[in-house]
Amino acid sequence: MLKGKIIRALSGFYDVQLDDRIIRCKGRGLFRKKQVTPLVGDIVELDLDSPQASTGMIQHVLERTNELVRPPVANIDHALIVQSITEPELNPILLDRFLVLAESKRIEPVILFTKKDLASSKISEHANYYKDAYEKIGYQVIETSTEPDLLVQSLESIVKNRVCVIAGQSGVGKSTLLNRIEPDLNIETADISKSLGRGKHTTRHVELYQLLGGFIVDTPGFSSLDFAELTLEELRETFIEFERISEHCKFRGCFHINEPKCAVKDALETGEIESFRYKHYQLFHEEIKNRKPRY
Ligand SMILES: Nc1nc2c(ncn2[C@@H]2O[C@H](COP(=O)(O)OP(=O)(O)OP(=O)(O)O)[C@@H](O)[C@H]2O)c(=O)[nH]1
Ligand SMILES: [Mg+2]
Ligand SMILES: [Zn+2]
Repeated sequence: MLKGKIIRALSGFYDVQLDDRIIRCKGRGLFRKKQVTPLVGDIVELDLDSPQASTGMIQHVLERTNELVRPPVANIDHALIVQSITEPELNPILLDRFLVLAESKRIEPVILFTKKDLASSKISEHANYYKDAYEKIGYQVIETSTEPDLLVQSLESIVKNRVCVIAGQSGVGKSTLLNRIEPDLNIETADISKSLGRGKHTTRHVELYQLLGGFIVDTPGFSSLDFAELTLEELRETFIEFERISEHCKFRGCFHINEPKCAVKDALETGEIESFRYKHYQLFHEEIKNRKPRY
């Protein structure tokens, strides 16, 4: 059977990319009964209405690697996590929250720093410290350029043939980035003072843009930044630099909080693990531990 990717969901129809053709498909009747909702990003098996037709029927939705409810997208490859280094200033706690959420959904994060053009040398130095720290952990950190050509160059290899969500605090410049890549998009952006004052997102609905040979979903962020669905065990796994080191913890299943002979805590002393990362881990651990049970 033919296999393709849903790139657009219209009311009742799905556009499926099949090699370099777009096939407009219906979902089979059975989906409604079985409550299967095909999502943008889904890999599907389909039949063409006739051998040369550009219309068809989706027969089967393949298993998803992940899915987000808001935005409704499946099989997301990358989360582009945007942080401005100034206005609003770099917020490593928030960055780590996004990283935890992305890792917990098995979405590979890429960190984008914006507004370098506004930064003093002191602020740039501060940002460089964090850039180095996150790169040491294994994350890709990109300082985005205001120059469209350079911006495209730095993001093309990440976005091409992939589905990416762009996430980050209001006002960091997510929509501005997309407009810079593709000026025709003309996405609404907000004056920084306004967007901070309101504390609200200018981008309120979810849009999927075909850019750089792939897809970028502009979103007001993940639907929630609290860890309502995360367990302590899952949290532990999302701090990826702990993994290898924790093999040397005395206790199997060590949470690296109060346990004796904890290799992660030892690694803090040597600087192998950054103390700010560990602090955020402790903070999130507490937050989840104290979460009120939901019935
Ligand atoms: N100087 C400078 N200003 C920027 C840059 N990126 C964004 N801005 C400004 O920052 C403000 C907010 O940008 P937006 O693109 O609306 O931010 P957003 O992340 O989409 O915000 P929400 O949609 O509210 O989540 C706008 O006034 C932009 O012009 C940059 O690289 N340099
Ligand atoms: Mg926006
Ligand atoms: Zn430990």
